[in-house]
Amino acid sequence: MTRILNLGVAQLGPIARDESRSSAVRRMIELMEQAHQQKVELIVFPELALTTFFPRWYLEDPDELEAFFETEMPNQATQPLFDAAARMGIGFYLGYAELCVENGQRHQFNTSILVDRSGIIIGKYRKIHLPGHSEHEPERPFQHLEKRYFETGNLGFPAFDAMDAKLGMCICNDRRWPETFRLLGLKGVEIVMVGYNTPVHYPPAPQMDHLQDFHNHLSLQAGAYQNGTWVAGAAKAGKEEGCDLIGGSCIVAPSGEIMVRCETLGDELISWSCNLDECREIQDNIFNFSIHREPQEYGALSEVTHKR
Ligand code: CDV
Repeated sequence: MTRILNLGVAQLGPIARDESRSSAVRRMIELMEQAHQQKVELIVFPELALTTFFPRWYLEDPDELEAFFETEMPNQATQPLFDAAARMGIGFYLGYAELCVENGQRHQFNTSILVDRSGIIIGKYRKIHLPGHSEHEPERPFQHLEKRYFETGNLGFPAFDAMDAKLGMCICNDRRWPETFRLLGLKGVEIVMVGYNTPVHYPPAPQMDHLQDFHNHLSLQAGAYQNGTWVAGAAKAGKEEGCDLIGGSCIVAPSGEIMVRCETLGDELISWSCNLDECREIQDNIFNFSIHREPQEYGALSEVTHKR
């Protein structure tokens, strides 16, 4: 029997600095209710979906910074989202800033979780490719301090068996790196979920600004096709605290074609009935890894240093 999974992407418009988590969660539940009407089984929310994208600011006060992090999940503010998901039988991907203590050490990660249709967390990913810089660069119109506020993720690129599918997660900048998709592809993923916050303006190379939407779709479509997987990208979009973020949330088929995409820069839901068996049309043929890959020639990919 054909395996169909009804997939939803819930793009969020801007979240103001003073908007509460409860308000962001209410907005997400509204989108989840729309998704329920469309019989969605799994919904993807953006990166750092509970707050404004705080790495745009150099925050010197540790308490002010810590206020953007979650120390437990679910927590009081997010429990209603978990309850709604369980009530409607919808699984979800959610990005948030994670503050945790592991082996007596304090850590800060840019994290996503996978929650099943009964509201239970069944998977976690911590962002590996952290863009930006670690020191204050006041000449920029806004900061991108992910390298200051987060550590490199320490969970690798796991794949999860759930909802009769093989599911993978990554976060924003990860999507630009073919290694992300290939490592998930090697595990046979059928859906890769990715939330993102992508400013239109990229201060180190502003001549590329007009290509931001193109590069977003180029990365998602290439990742899908080259690994024969569905890809669901969920943006936080629009003008957030004076910073323009791209939208363009979409669902991409294993063929690399965009099947559906958001048209606005606000809260918007899209969905698609994904035939998971279509993955095999690519994975068994043009990208049949066991027949056509030549890994003995790829050793340099895992060398630590890169010299130009
Ligand atoms: N949140 C991100 O990872 N944003 C990056 C920007 C800074 C380039 C992205 O890859 O979209």
